[in-house]
Amino acid sequence: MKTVFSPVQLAHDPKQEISDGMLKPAVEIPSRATMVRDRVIAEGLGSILEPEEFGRAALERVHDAGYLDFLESFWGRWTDAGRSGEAFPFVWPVRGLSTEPVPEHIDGLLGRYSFDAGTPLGENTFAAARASANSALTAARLVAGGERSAFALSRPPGHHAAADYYGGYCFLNNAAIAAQWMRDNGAARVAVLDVDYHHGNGTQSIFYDRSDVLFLSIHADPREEYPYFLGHAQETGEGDGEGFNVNLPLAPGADWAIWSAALEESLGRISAFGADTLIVSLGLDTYEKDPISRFRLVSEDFLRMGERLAGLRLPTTFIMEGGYAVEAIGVNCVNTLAGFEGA
Ligand code: SP5
Ligand code: ZN
Repeated sequence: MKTVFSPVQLAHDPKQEISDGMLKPAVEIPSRATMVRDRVIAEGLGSILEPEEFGRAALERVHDAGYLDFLESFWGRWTDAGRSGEAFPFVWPVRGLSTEPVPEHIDGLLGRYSFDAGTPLGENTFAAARASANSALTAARLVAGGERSAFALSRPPGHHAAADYYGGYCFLNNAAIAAQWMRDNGAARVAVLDVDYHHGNGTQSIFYDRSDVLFLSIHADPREEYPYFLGHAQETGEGDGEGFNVNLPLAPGADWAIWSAALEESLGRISAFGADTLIVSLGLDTYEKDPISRFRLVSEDFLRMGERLAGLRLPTTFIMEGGYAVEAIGVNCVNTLAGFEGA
């Protein structure tokens, strides 16, 4: 299986994040990606390619133009305001407040285009996020071109980013951008299976009213875990999309026995949908030692996850999402991919 990765993705190098009422060391850090890259090489998974440049058009199929303008112009506005270092929003247009007109001040823009205060935004964030999306698009193109599977070592991750807001360490929704590209390039039905510990609220919201992209997510129950405000079982889609959104929330503490039952249900739903191609939002934060998560998968479980995914016999694009146990992320990620290839 080929891996797609660009060193530009390492340029987003946040130092701190707001968590537990404090500024704490950031957890979505470049070493996540280099650990996975090094394990891909050590295990001989396959070659590592640099992504192709897809340009803004592929991003605009999913994201709002004003949002992309904001990300692009952020650093200039931030420094013009006399600021330096990493930005955090602190005010949002919640119930009863207005998103129109779009604010002119950078603090207003940060709130308009985000949904949490836990996501550092810095000088190189947009460049890294664009490279991460290009990695996802390049992997999708490999699979559309006939490869059985491909792996986008996407980082920063994407599944919490919606059409017009960032959060959850995510800026561009890599999986959604790849899924839309698949639709625009021959796939009639695309399934996106999100196995990250956290609900993929951004991906859900992007495809919520559509029947051509089936979104499924296995995640910690949002009544108890981030992102709290989306990911409930009763969210099944709307309009044309009714029945094409599947949330399988699990109580914190879930182990492989519990987690894999939700996986089997997801596999059945994907088969029944008749997907032409599968995109896996591959979060590794279901691991027992993840520092911010509370599921209990062990490293061997990721091998089994890959094997079960291979059973769908679908062209499959893996796109990395979360996973913060840096010392184990390479093993767990490559176990999933090797399990898939070996099945
Ligand atoms: C892509 C992805 O996995 N994003 C996750 C974003 C989670 N952000 C909120 C983290 C809150 C962590 N609180 C941990 C408490 C333990 N001290
Ligand atoms: Zn996550």
